[in-house]
Amino acid sequence: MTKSETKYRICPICEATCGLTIETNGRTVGDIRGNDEDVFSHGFICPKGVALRELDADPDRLRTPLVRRSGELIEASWEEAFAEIEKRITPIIAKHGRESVATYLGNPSAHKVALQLYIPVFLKALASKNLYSASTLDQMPKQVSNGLMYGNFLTCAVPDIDRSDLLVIMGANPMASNGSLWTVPDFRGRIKAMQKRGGRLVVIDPRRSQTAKLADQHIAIRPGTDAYLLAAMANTMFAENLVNVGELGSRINGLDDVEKAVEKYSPELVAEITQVSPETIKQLARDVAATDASAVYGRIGTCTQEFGTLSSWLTDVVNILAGSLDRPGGVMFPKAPALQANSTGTPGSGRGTRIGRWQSRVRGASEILGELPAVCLAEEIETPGDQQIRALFTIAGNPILSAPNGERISRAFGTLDFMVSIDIYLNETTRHADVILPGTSPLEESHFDIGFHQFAIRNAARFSPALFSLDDGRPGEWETLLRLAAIVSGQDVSAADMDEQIIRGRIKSLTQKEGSPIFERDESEIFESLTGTGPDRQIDLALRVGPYGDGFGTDPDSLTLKKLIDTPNGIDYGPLEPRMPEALRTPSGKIEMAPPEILSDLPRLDDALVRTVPTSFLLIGRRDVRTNNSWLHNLPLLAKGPFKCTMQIHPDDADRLGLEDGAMASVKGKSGAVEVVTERTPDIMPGVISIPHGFGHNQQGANLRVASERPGVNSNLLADDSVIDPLSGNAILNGIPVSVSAA
Ligand SMILES: Nc1nc2c(c(=O)[nH]1)N[C@H]1C(S)=C(S)[C@@H](COP(=O)(O)OP(=O)(O)OC[C@H]3O[C@@H](n4cnc5c(=O)[nH]c(N)nc54)[C@H](O)[C@@H]3O)O[C@H]1N2
Ligand SMILES: Nc1nc2c(c(=O)[nH]1)N[C@H]1C(S)=C(S)[C@@H](COP(=O)(O)OP(=O)(O)OC[C@H]3O[C@@H](n4cnc5c(=O)[nH]c(N)nc54)[C@H](O)[C@@H]3O)O[C@H]1N2
Ligand code: SF4
Ligand SMILES: [Mo]
Repeated sequence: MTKSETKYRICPICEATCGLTIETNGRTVGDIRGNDEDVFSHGFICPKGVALRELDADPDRLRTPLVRRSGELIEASWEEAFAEIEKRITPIIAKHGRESVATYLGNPSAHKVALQLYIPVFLKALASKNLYSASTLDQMPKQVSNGLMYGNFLTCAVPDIDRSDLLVIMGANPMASNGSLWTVPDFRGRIKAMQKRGGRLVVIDPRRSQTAKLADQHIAIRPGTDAYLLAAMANTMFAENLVNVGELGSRINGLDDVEKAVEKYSPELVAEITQVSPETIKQLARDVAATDASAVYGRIGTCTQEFGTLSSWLTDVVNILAGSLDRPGGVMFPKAPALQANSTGTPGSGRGTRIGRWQSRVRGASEILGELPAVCLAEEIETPGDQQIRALFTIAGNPILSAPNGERISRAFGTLDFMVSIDIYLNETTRHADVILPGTSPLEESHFDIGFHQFAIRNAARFSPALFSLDDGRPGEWETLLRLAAIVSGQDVSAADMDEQIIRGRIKSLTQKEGSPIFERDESEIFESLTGTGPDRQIDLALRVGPYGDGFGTDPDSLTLKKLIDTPNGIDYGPLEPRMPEALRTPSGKIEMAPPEILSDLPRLDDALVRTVPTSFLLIGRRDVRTNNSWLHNLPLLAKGPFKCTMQIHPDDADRLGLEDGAMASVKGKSGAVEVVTERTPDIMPGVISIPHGFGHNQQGANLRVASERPGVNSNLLADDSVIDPLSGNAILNGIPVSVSAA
């Protein structure tokens, strides 16, 4: 008989990274609760954390590889699956070259340490420029503006919410999403605390979201026009002498260029296009400037739109002008315990960020941070010629639902010579694969957040060992990736040997690097003292050479993986601290407030100002606390309750179109159309409709039994894959022109 045990685990679903306690009995998962003792999340949990139990037990979750034989996906052993991949991919690479093989990376690859650490190994082995990811359906605009302003794309200023007096949230709904590029468990509790100390929350959103309902002020804005509003706020600050960059003054390049750039964007000029009154904009600018403890934060609604990079940049511009950047209560730069580019190397300057180093073959879209826009994937498969994509790896991604024009992507995938997916479901995307290699349950591998501590509201370190071991010789996802790396690079090497080569290579470069905590130390001594293998060993090395690390003995009280394993509630390193100029990695050693690349995009803003306003509707998305993009709809706990995939529309618009609550509406976009259930609500602006993404689970060949009971529609069939935010290559998923009628 097995006995029940309590285990600790960081939730890997969203960016809030909540600490959980999980009751287990043998291989069975019992109750899941928020861990009150967790130093970072203090017991917060949402329904998705509770549903990890159902995810782990989901009978539809893949546990055995599937290989296509005579047109059908059938179960196969791991060795058969790897052999099939080797047999099929090797001749494609030999005949058509490496660029003929593409990779698409999805969102969970940022949430699982095994994927984060070993995808780069696979990509290096594949050596193809045809790399696509969910980043260009999401945060790429912010990464571009971060990179150009601060020298590294992950140097991201986050609101120091626990000390703010004024928080302005644009295009984000952390009440549903639990925060993004901002790791902030219990957002609601923190806002309540802020309001109790006299602070205010302002939400700028075309929809009165749950976050807007919590706010002291909601400003409804026309979708896609945030850059105008932010430029007008900056304009007001210059015009009314409210600019106060404070101590940062000597560390900034380009303040005058910014003043010139926003000169024409008076609140009066932008009032019509934003549908926000000049007085509201001016007052907001004054409020933000009146305190150093103000923070302006923008997310999905400001990134996945026509002016994504301009909006992302202007958000930081406004924070700098208000004197809030790098100040307690303003927006600050976290210091993560491991693998943060802005706390390694020489403090205060670096190589900076370059974009546009190569172009996509078909439409000539610019490279961004080593990848190409996700909206280019289908055309690169369809269009004949040298370097046409003939084979594809998808890793933890579902572009057929998540990217614009999924029908076209689906058709394109159907024409591939070969496709491999590493995924946990047979879903809309993976049903096209010739081989599916199952990922693990999140409870079967250890967990450490590399990315999210870099966006966190406090500095902390936490690690969770695997709850369950992998049985029957099933590989961890890192081992799967190493096997694939060996296959695509034509090497006959085991995953274990490859892993040892990798860690020894890391140690070597650190011991040879001046300024590294282990400069000139003995390589084998370092290697021998590391804990574990695979991702764990890499984390141990990274923690120990990191900002809180023990440097391999020089400071024995400091951080090691062993110490974190012995501290299941994590270690708190306190509130965020000012990091300027130390965190900068720009060549100039200054904050580049007016990067020429970004200024060169301003004429587009000018042009659109005089564009005729369409009389049709603008489509936006939304999230619900019980969803996570396209892939948690198969869990009963999350799928139950009121149907989520409805079209929200203002009652005045609905009356005009004769749409009753629950009636079917027909919505048409440039590349497709859907029929969707009407939900009348005064919470949405007239002229705007909202349909959530990630639905449309009625595609043949997928196996999502719960999700397909109420499939909903794929709102991204309405999105246009021919347009992007040019600097970031990001898709435009909000502010999409559509027409609506009764079906
Ligand atoms: N209209 C509209 N479209 C959007 C958005 C929007 O707001 N509106 N949001 C965009 C955003 S922010 C994002 S991030 C993208 C997401 O785009 P994608 O990442 O392409 O899509 P997801 O739905 O997150 O799909 C995740 C996939 O990973 C698989 N998976 C889950 N866990 C694991 C695991 O542990 N291992 C492996 N190997 N696989 C796993 C799931 O089965 C699923 O196939 O969608 C974007 N699309
Ligand atoms: N429950 C849940 N949590 C999630 C996810 C999920 O699917 N479900 N997905 C995760 C992922 S991958 C991400 S990236 C994050 C995203 O997290 P958030 O950035 O918080 O995203 P949303 O919740 O979609 O909120 C976007 C808001 O922008 C508004 N909006 C749309 N267009 C515009 C516009 O043009 N201007 C302005 N100002 N507002 C606009 C919408 O009405 C909506 O309220 O959430 C993560 N967390
Ligand atoms: S908010 Fe929910 S999904 Fe996100 S980490 Fe916490 S428990 Fe997990
Ligand atoms: Mo995302």
